[in-house]
Amino acid sequence: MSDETLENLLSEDRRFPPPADLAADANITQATYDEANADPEAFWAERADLLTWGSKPTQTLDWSNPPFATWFADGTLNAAYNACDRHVEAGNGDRVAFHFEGEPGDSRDITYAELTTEVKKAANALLELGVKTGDRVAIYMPMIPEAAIAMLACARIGAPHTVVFGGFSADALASRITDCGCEVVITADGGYRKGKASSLKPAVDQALQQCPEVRNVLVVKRTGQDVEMAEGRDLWWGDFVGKQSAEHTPENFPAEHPLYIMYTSGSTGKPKGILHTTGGYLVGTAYTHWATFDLKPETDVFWTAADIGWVTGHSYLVYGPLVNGTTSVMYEGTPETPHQGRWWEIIQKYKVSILYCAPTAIRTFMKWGAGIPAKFDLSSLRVLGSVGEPINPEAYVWYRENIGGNRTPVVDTWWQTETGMHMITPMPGVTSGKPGAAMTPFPGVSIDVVNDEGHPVGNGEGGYLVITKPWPAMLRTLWGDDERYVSTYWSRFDGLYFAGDGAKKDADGDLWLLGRVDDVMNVSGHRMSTTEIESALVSHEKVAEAAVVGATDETTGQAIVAFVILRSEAGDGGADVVKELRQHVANEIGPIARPRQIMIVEELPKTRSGKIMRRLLRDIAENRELGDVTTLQDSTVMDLIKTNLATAP
Ligand code: 6R9
Repeated sequence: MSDETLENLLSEDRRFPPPADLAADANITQATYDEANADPEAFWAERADLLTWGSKPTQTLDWSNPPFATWFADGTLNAAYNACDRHVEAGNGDRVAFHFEGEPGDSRDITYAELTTEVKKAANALLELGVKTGDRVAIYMPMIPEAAIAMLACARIGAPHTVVFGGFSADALASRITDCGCEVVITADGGYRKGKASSLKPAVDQALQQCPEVRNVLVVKRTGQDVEMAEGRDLWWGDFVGKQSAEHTPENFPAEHPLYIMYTSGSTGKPKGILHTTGGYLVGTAYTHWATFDLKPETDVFWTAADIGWVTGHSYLVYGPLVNGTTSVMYEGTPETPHQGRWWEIIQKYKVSILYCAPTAIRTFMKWGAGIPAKFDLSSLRVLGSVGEPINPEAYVWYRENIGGNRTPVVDTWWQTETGMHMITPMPGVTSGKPGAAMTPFPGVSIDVVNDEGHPVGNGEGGYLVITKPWPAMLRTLWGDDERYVSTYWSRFDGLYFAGDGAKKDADGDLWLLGRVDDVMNVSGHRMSTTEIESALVSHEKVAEAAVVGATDETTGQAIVAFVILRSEAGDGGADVVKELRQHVANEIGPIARPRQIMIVEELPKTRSGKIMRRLLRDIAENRELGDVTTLQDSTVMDLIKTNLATAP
């Protein structure tokens, strides 16, 4: 890292200690860290007691064939039983599992007893369709309770699911169905987004033209749109699941039985099928969910505002929370429908106490202005979480102040589809939070930052983030491609898991994430992170959101190009806004960081999980044809940006 980069990050000196009442009754204390540090494996072995096992494991980690790990391998269990039935058996059947809030305003509470019954019926339906243990099932759904029910029904009969995000194209769906050989697909007619019914079933029909191996499609009726039902292949969920028996005895599977496959994009074109298995994944997600959010299942109302088609939805909307017997909110739609206060209205309605969302959402709310959340009663909130990308210090402070009423700790959780569970995060009852820092490894998790040679860097230095010991919820391999698993994650540095993220240790040894390694720019020999320049831009009063890319430049190697969305209060920013912002970055970080170009735009291209697609912005910055736009949340954004820039003076 350049000295300029380090100095700027090191100058962040705001600290937010845990609130005294939270700390006094916190699930995690310093003693938890001490216990985990003394013997991480014994620590995780004990955490296995969070689950109900058919036969209790006597083994913990087996790392005799690295990088292929097993955890709790001689234990057996059923994931759906752990998420549903056991809460009913414990007398908590009346507790709400999901407060479902549909975008048009319909809502539905589902108790653990109801969820258990629905999952049993759906499991029986899959069995009637001939789905056997080990068969893969594709799920392509809007954010409705049946999406979680479908996942749990698969898990109950030992059929790994692969959830394909509902915003993905028919081609993306087809390639995933083919890659993991699914013969059954679960979908819906459509879902509600931005005040309209948007369709899903036609994309399935189109995808299946390329997937003759698919025998059956189960279709949930959500919007009532007209859909074509292929005779003999397509069945309505309401009829077919509805008529099933509500009795189903769960079978216990080995801890290493595959639970699901989730596709995520890699640096090359072909998506990677991340494989998660049952025992270690459930121990890891349930424990981190309980610890990071200081969860009190009897009283908290928890809301992960993320789609089920993203790993955050799997780990912290479905598996972690349900295994813990949590009451969660599930919201179908977009934050601005029918008005920009929708999220805050939901928090007020259900008295949400823990909110978990992405920085991109927070920056959007900043753009809309603090006046909107101020109209709602958000006093139930006690912990706020962030996930998906580095949170800029300004966004962190805004979130804490305007949503958290200056009371709530903000936990910035770093993890990946591959890690399955939180890996770096503050603990709300222990850590004095620093805005912008993910802080410390989760208890029992071993993280380091290394240089090009794989040697740990010192405090005040930056490098590559690595994980130095196996962890329970780690991916086991890439579906059908052990070789790519080894080469992608375990070959860059001997014996270390390479996460692909840049990070630094500050003077106290606390961790700051700097974005993907491929987002690190090299300008005239200075390494600079896109995140850091974005944070500098967002710290300017006129800026709501910024995305920075390194564009190839004849003179400097790479040059910094910034795309900026202004806050609504700033209007058009004034004639000199670009000059002002370039100077601001130079002041904040140093002249070397002054962007070559700043483009004022209305929107940024993002994936559904909220990640800015810098690749596309780089195409624009370098005047190239746009690459693949199929994973964009809104594919019209790029047209809008291009048109704007073409007509700009
Ligand atoms: C959970 C999730 C993983 C990548 C990861 C990193 C980025 C996620 C972050 C963060 C900084 C955080 N990332 N959380 N960067 N601070 N708190 O997002 O999984 O979709 O697989 O993305 O996201 O770059 O490598 P996934």
